[in-house]
Amino acid sequence: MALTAARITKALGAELHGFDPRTPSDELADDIHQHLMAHQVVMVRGAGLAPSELAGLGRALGPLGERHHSYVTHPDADDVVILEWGGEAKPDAAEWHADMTYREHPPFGTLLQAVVVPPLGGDTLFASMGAALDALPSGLAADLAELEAVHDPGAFRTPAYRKGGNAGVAEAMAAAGTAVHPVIAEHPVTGRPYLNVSESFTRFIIGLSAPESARLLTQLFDHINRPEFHVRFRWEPDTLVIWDNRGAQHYACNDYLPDRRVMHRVVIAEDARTPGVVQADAA
Ligand SMILES: O=C(O)CCC(=O)C(=O)O
Repeated sequence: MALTAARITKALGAELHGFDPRTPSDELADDIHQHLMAHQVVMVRGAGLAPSELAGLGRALGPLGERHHSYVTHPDADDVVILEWGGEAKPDAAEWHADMTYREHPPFGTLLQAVVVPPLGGDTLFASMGAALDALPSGLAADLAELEAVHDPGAFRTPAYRKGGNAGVAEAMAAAGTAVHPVIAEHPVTGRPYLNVSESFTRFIIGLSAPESARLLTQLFDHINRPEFHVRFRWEPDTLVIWDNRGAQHYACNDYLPDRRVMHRVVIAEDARTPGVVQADAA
């Protein structure tokens, strides 16, 4: 059976059909990768992968990344982290972001599979930063092409402060790191330029005064929030989503508490199919 894709919005996103994600041959991984490059985020209903299978599918796309500093690792598979929210535990991803851009080399992509889905709410939205850039006035886009911005871990400061005060924040910030990236980046596979700032992690534009930087970033964050650039996924248990972290951002809706939502997540450090990428040791 051939893998087929149904596009969901003009900006990005496709639902994939007609394949078994449990058995990722090289050929199947190539196909999934092609669709990921074309649609930026792909969804598979009823995937139902065991934690080790989820990690296996991730590995077929590239060497896996280190575990996230804030989340719990799955007892059956070291490479899978569990995102669990509900009751008093408030989700931390209701902000537009690409993952871990405070690193010099942010991850290539992420696999996320739903385990427990609240009866209502808990959707995840994705935004195409290529579409967002295309819709900017050309003069502004030309100015942005000259700029670079500092990314840092943003609201991860709060748990660090509550746990360890000033020293806790300093330690967490040093461990997570900060990085400067171009405000407009180019996708390494498709060559498509995209807007590379996020409200979660982009703090300051190099060379501007603090108020100029804040005004420009606020303007860009408002722009990214326009629904024309988005797709919104409603989860069911066993739904799998894979996103390309280079040029797509996401926002996890925080509208379901006190109900519970549990997800399994695997991060792919590098795209094995990006030209010029040498496969790192995945261990
Ligand atoms: O839970 C979600 O839908 C997405 C969480 C998130 O932002 C992430 O995994 O980076």
